[in-house]
Amino acid sequence: MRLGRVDIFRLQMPMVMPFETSFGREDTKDFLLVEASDGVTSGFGECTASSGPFYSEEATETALWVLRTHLLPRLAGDLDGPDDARRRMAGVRGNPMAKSAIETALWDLTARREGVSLAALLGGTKREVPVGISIGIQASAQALVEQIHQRLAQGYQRIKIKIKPGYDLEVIEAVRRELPEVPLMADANSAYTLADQDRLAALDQFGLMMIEQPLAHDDLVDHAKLQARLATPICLDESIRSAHTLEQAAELGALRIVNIKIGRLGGLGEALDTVRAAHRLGIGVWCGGMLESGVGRALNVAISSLSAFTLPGDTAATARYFREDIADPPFVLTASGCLAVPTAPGLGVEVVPERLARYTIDHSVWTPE
Ligand code: OSB
Ligand code: MG
Repeated sequence: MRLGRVDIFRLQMPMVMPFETSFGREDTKDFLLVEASDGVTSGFGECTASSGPFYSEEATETALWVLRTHLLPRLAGDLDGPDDARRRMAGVRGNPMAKSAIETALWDLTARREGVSLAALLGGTKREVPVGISIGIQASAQALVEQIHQRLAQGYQRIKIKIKPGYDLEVIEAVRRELPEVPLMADANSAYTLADQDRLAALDQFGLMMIEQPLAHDDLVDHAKLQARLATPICLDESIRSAHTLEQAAELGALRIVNIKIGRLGGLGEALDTVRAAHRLGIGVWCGGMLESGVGRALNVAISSLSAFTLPGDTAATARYFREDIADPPFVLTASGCLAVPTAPGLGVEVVPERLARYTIDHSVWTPE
């Protein structure tokens, strides 16, 4: 294939409710959407960086600069598909979310050209994928418990709550008092250090499925020390940047489960390598989320259709995030707590031009030369 043009849209979309974690609060989704065209067909990719460098170093504006200045120029001329793009972009260090956005657009484009769904192209075997929901920090334990009741009534198969020092043991205890059996996990987004290990070990009494990223965003060694003390499995999110880091983390004993996020890993190619490594090493696999629009959600659902994904993901239904999404059809939760895997070509969702226009605050076009 040969790229004729790449459109980069910057969007701001209101969210149904603010999402609060130990690193901040988001009520507007500020992100890039990349559309890559070969002159006949086009594909979309979403950049999962948000407005500021708080989850990781990347932000919407850094991703825009890296794409325009360093990534897209490497993709000029004959391109042998997304894997070739991945190889050509490897010389740019880091910036995984920027790389993933364009790589995803090329995967979507490739699958559309072949007339197959991305899930089918990847060898996905599920027709629907089980999902859980990630619930942000709430004003009180009571508010959290109420929110969990609502989500369970909607059909979500497991609940993830965000924790931070001072919003942890008491809150989880309150949840467990009312809902002793519900599949429950906690995500700290790096809010603790090893000095908190007694407090973290006290979480063992609550029978959590896992505790996600308790320690520093770039740490493996301390997580290994903590895992040696905990009965609860540690799941790593922020710390796992590649298949190689996953192998190192597993060798150290730093995790038992990995949260796969395609953007954090630098694209679908690296994510697939990471899933294979995890499967080989006996590490549990599930798909996380970055509050994506329909484009990124479709990508998450496609990878979740692989048989190696054995735990429910964070990829909740569209209605949990947006009143109006940019892509159709929306993802709807089934009665059994699943999302259907799209079967239409590519990502299997269509960006609606009027909606894209409504939320676009900036638009630029890259062409080779
Ligand atoms: O740590 O998994 C996380 C959202 C934004 C940034 C980081 C995280 C999250 C979530 C929400 O937990 C997942 C989702 O619903 O998309
Ligand atoms: Mg996380």
